[in-house]
Amino acid sequence: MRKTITTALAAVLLAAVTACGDGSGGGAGNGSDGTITMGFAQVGAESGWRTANTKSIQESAKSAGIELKFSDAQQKQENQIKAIRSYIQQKVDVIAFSPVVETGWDTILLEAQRAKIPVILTDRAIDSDDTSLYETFLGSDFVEEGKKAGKWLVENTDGPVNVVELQGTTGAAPAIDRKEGFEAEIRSNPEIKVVASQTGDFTRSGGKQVMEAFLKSQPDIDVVYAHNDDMGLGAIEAIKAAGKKPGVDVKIITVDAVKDGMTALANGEINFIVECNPLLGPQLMDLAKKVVAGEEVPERVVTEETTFTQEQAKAALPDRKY
Ligand code: GYE
Repeated sequence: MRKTITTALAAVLLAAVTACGDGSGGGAGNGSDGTITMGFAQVGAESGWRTANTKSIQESAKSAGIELKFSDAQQKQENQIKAIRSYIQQKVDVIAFSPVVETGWDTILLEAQRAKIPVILTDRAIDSDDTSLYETFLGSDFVEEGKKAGKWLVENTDGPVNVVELQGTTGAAPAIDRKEGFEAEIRSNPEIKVVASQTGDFTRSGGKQVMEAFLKSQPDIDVVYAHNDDMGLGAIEAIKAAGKKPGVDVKIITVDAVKDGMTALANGEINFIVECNPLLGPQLMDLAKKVVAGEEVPERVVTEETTFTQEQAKAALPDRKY
């Protein structure tokens, strides 16, 4: 019974999974011709950040000569699990994925471990006691990003401040950690209060909808803290529709620093952006080669990031790649 279900699922997934590269290989590559095959289970296409991340992974796989099997889970954990299971069945050499939420991965990762397929976490972390389930985690320090956002607010504010927070996807590492880091910093000033906080699922439409509701339910909003640019951009639309000036009547802080976010920052509609680097492809391919070769890799690889004020965005925008 179990086998039948699994086989059916695999067939569906095989059709859904896009194979990049020349399509000649498929599985067990790192033997015969030395080509490494990577199965990558992406979160979705929810934001500008994600689009840049996907492009970086696809391009760097190509230049590293790694055959990439790529799937888009549309922000659903069950789709990612199915994709990973299909990669195990296809006997890829290495699996990489960006876990949509932190919990619920042990079973599928044990399956990969039993099949002796190494797993690399990229962008988002998982919450599991068993760190033997993956080789390494490449990505940002999201708590630090939240702290940078909170620190800017503490340093650029006086008097009472009402903040509304647009959270990322519920249960996702960047949503949990960016909230935690921000709260830790604003604690130093009791006049800063988060008066409402809700998920906008990291999307522009989600940010807009939640902001519309906040503008109706909250009489006095001074600041929006959005866990990504896209939700901040959605909030800008809602603020304008309510007859207010984003960046002036309502200050906006976001995370990511993708082109659309940076443009709004340079135009004065966003006030501060904490950078989160999506260009993880080259480092991921390096790590994959090492892991497949059985070389030691660090448990954690943290990406370097900065922050942008409106003036800094104006200067950085012409060279911004994504
Ligand atoms: O900030 C957001 C995306 O996991 C770091 O996911 C990533 C986040 C990014 O949807 O825009």
